[in-house]
Amino acid sequence: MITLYGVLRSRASRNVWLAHEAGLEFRHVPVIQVYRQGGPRGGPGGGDELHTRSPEFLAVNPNAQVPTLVDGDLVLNESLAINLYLAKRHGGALGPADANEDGLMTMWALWAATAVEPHSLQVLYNRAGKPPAERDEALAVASVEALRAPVAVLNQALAATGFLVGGRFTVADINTAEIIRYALPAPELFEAAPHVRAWMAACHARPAFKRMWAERELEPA
Ligand SMILES: N[C@@H](CCC(=O)N[C@@H](CS)C(=O)NCC(=O)O)C(=O)O
Repeated sequence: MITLYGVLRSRASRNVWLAHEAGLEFRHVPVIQVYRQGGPRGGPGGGDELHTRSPEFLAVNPNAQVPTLVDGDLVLNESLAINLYLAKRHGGALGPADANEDGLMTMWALWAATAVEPHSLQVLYNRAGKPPAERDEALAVASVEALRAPVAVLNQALAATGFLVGGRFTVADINTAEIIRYALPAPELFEAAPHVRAWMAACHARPAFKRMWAERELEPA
């Protein structure tokens, strides 16, 4: 049985989405971020839940971050690597059909993690995530500007088929869409990117995404 550690209000959401797409059964251990565990902001936890610095979790992932996946003898950290593995091992057509597709799926994951995620997270934190008094609108605007070129690249890549790899829905779409999602509080970023808007809408209309999102909504904010 596969075990996935990490609350859904974390990057574990992308792994649960993929697992639902693949029809995978797994044991979910909702390890919460330590800073949300009754910390200075008064997180949702009562203080007794498993968190990223609990000794039991550190024994699984000494990086003290979620998500982590355990599949038999394999222990994997890094949400995008987990999805690439799950797609290849258990995901059928979500994974690569050949080495070319494998290369492209890896490329999109690294691109999303490096060219997009540092900026899209700042959009999320400073437009929605942080309490209003702590938000930095100048940082949000700078992050939107930094994302304009990558979003244009993504828009162009989606123009032909509406998917990133192989003309079908794959792990590349899940990994990239989950990272682009963080920038949705900046709608101005997508005004000139109709293919990205249509792709995001199609991703979020998928039953597996909706199932993950409904489960996420049940978790404490
Ligand atoms: N690159 C890692 C980042 C993991 C990460 O930063 N996880 C956050 C939650 S999304 C976390 O566990 N934070 C806990 C902490 O910093 O204490 C991945 O994609 O898995």
